[in-house]
Amino acid sequence: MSHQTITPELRRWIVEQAQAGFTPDVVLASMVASGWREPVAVQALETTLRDHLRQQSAGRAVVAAPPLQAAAAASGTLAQPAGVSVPDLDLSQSPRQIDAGDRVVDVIASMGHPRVVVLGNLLSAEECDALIEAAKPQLARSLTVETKTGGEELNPDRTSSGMFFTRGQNPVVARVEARIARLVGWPVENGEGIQVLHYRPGAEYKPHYDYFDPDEPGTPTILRRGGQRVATLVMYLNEPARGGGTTFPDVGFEVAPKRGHAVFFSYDRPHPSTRTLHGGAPVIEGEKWVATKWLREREFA
Ligand code: PD2
Ligand code: ZN
Repeated sequence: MSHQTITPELRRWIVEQAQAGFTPDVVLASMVASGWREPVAVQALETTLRDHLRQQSAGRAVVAAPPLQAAAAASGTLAQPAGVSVPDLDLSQSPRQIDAGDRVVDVIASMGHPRVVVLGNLLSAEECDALIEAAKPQLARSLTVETKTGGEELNPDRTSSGMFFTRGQNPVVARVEARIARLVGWPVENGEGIQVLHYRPGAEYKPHYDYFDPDEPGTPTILRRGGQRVATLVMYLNEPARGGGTTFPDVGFEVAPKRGHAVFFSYDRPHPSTRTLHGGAPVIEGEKWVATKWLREREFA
């Protein structure tokens, strides 16, 4: 579909959806799923609902049904930051495996929106152990970036402990970074240093977005180093007996932590419409070790 027109039929359908009580983001998702380009769909929703409400208040219709009023009001919040290009894997031919240079990686599952790819065999058992052992001496209770100032803070939503390697800090780190860059087609230089997290039983990472919130005052400072985050790769370094999955609450999806496996997801704009809300479920039995690689838009220096 190169040119998409907002027809009277489409406008009627949008009004019906709103009257049936579907929220604008649900209607938007349904339009995008059936092939509408997102900017066109957003415009169709905003103009249709606004015009319809205007007609009603001009007395040409009876009283606006509450769901429609709510939908028209909410449709104004659909405007989003523009999307950028993001790292991705070439799954166009539905490959079972992908050559990541020094290792062949298994494709276990993938999803389009949110873009999520579950990978097997990304790391060898020896690489997992080497990352854990190198991280252990530097572990401290995890900090998250403090978006109000751009500094770091202790976060009660994150009860793991963690540390950051610098890029290329040791040969295993450098090898894994080169593999990731090749796998997702994104320069090594755009990656933050790998972070290792350790969760004990009961520890979790509550659902969050990995991009930096554009509305937070500290974000411009953070973005000076390489721009926004555009993708995340969580690599599982061991296997808790129960719990500790990586969850995507918007789509009811959970990735089980399997040693050497990883979950990749990308977000082309810092907005919930990417559906990349995700969390680390509480560890129920055993412990959990992960290594996270965040990829930025530009060189992270
Ligand atoms: O450990 C995880 O499963 C997890 C979940 C959500 C890690 C992260 N986010 C992260 O490192 O950003
Ligand atoms: Zn995260």
